[in-house]
Amino acid sequence: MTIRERWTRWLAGAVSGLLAGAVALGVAQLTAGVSGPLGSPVVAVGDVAINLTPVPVKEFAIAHFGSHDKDALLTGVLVVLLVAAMAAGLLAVRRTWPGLAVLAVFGAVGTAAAVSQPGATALDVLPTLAGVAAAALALTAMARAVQRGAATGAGAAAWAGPVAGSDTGAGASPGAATWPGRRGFLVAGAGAAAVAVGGGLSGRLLLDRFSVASSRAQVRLPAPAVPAPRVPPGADLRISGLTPFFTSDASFYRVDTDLVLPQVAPDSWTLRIDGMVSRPLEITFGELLRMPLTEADITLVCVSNEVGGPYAGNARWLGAPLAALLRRAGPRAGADQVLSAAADGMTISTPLATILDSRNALLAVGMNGQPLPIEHGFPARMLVPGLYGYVSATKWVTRLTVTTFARQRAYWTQRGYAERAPIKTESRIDVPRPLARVPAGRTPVAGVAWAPSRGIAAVEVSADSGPWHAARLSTADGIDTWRQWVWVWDATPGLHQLRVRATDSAGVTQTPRDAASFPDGASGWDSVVVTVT
Ligand SMILES: Nc1nc2c(c(=O)[nH]1)N[C@H]1C(S)=C(S)[C@@H](COP(=O)(O)O)O[C@H]1N2
Ligand SMILES: [Mo]
Repeated sequence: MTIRERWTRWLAGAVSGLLAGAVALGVAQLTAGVSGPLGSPVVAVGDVAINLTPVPVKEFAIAHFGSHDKDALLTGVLVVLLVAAMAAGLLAVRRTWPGLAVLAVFGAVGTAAAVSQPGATALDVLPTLAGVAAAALALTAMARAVQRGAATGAGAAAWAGPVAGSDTGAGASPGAATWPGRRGFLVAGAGAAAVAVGGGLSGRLLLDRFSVASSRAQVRLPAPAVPAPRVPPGADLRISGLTPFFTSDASFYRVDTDLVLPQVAPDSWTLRIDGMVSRPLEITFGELLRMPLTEADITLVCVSNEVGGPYAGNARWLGAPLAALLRRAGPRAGADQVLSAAADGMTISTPLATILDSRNALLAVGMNGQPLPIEHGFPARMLVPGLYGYVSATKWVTRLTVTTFARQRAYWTQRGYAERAPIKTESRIDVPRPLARVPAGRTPVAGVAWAPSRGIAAVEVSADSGPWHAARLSTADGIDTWRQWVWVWDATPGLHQLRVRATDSAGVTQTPRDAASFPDGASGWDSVVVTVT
């Protein structure tokens, strides 16, 4: 074989592999469109990767890719898959079986991943199996065509034909245009591409059937029995660039371990309360909506939020008081934990005492006047003011088990996060932005500060490690919500550093000690460096 023939065969192998990989994905997507989204192999492998991801990597992903961490992961899975498919192609154009063996390994991994997901059924193996079977057929057809070409010298030479753009049959190999191997390769390749694209697109359309968006649109929320107190005028300072008092659904941060959003239909949803209770019970969504509901403004914060980070949001929630629900079930003496479980397999442990004390712990059905958005836990989620989300804010919640910390651990506490994780008092500078150029003179420095369930009492700002200046606070809406603050700075030309610290209503000032978010939340003072011109 000449170098050019070798190169051509290499290229044909790589293309065969990539096309076979694309067929696997397209056919898997189409099958998932029939059997359900959990079986999609890329999603399944991604989900397993999330659960196996060590905590530092997960913290890194949340901090650096933000809500795009999932896209980054899916892209990573796809790249690995396509590289492996290419390797399968390169092997297969020499001998078919080794190439098929690579596909089989991927089939096994995808199948194992699919069935390991919470809520998966035997049906969820189908997308991977169908995808791999179709890919095997496509790869065999393309590889055989290449092998046929390589078997004869003339055929091998003809391989260069399409690449060199001379498929006229002229030149080194008379009759190249009718050479069966090449024609077979082109036909198989085109067929594979069509199956991949067609399967992918129709699969996507079919997958829409699994969305509960239309059932969500039909939910009518009742008026609250206990409405939230009116938001005082002055709760929002309306400064440009400053985080608004209420976070819209669309800009509310989202943190969960799910690549595919759980689709929980309200008419099949129930919440079971069991464990160390005298009267285990189960309620339906209809029963939940008929209970007296409380409306409350609560700021929710993620433990992965770094100092100055974006993973905090404030919304008006509507839900049934959790304390009343638990008391109906009757927690028995000795219990100290509520272990909540969700449709995505997540488990979250919450101190029983924080639910039973006087705070507004809710089984929420509404957010900002609408049914919960699907990504924020539709049809029902937990909220316990003052606790980080991973120990309180179970989305798509389906079960509350009253138990003890000694007996049972939850998803994140198994991974070393703290069992008790009250939200640390924090403040953040929103204006000016880091590294902003600010005109000299009087300019607002503004941001938000939070200490949910305690309340913010004071915020101070310091320029260039100078004296602390009291910021003006927005009017408090309640102890569970963040407060905006502003301090007017007389900025002089040059490079400056601004720092902020908050004090909660118990009189405790934020510690200057920097702590990472693992294991119980970041601490330290937020700062920005700006250039005044
Ligand atoms: N079912 C489920 N609930 C969950 C999670 C999850 O992964 N699955 N993540 C928790 C975490 S870590 C946080 S910070 C909050 C985030 O809620 P949000 O996405 O509505 O902002 O949800 C919590 N509830
Ligand atoms: Mo979180």
